[in-house]
Amino acid sequence: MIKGTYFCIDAHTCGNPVRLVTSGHPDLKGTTMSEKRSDFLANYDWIRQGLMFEPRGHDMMSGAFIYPPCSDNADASILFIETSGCLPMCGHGTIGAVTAAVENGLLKPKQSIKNGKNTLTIDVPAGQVSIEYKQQNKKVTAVKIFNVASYLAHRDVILDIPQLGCLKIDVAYGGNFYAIVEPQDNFPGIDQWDAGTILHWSTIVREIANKTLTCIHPEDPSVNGVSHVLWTGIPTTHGSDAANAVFYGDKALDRSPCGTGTSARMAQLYSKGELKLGDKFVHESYIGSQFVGKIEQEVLLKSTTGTIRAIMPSIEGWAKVFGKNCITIDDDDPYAFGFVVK
Ligand code: PYC
Repeated sequence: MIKGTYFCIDAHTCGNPVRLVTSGHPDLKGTTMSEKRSDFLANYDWIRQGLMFEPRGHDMMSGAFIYPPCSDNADASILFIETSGCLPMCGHGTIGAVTAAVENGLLKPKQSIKNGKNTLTIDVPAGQVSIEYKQQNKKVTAVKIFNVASYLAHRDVILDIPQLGCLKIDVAYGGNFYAIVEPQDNFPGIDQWDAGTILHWSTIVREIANKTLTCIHPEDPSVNGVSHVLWTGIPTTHGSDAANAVFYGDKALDRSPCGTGTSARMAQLYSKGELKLGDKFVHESYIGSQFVGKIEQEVLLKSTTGTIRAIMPSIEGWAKVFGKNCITIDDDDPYAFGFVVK
């Protein structure tokens, strides 16, 4: 029996996949995207599994559903789906979803032009983001996200990694919590490690980081735990200020420079005095594609123990739509809900 039919627009943001699902949205309970995300995970996770895992997806697959706005001032809401679950926020996913939706007439700004720019306000599980995008004829050529408040959560934490040795990490939030590893004695930099080596150590670093540290978002406790590992190294593309390789899910290495990772990295560098308000930060991915980040503002977040100094970052990148797809999830298929090869 067919359990669901999903029309999808497939795209990539600077190399990383985005599958915008344009039909088959389940009706989600809740008044915020954080509540709707919990309802989706509790009751409809089979849709994510069917659309993201093999054989319809793959390790890197990520996607998005666009929903009506939750807030009065918003144009729309986004629910992110990927192999590990539903992220609170996804930068490359937002750039891809906005590009695919605008080009196909699925998203229209309420106030189409503000100060000569196309703008959108979007509710996401991590809060609200603002968007500016550039369009030439029918094509969206760039999407800039004014992301959620981002901050350094833990600094200079030593993790003892069996068979590797000690690693000093920082943990920063940019819409997800990132363990950030810079070159040091037991890590020569991403330019010296191949993708398999980065993936191998990432699962171990994430597990040990989560056993060692507590990370809970001060405004939404459902956002917690280190989910991503961001490894750094020497950039190779002209114009890049820094390079990174982000691990997510179980076996994924982001092909884009990672929007929430770039936000977390800017928050870390800001906190350590290596970036200042107004600075631009061109961040390179493992395949050399670039996002342009900027520290737009400083803000204070309230926590139970006081206030946290945070930044409001922006990230700009591009996406390309390459196909349309109608996917069915039919339970007479033994792999209707996908599989993961360990
Ligand atoms: O761009 O924020 C991002 C992201 C998260 C995981 C993969 N990409």
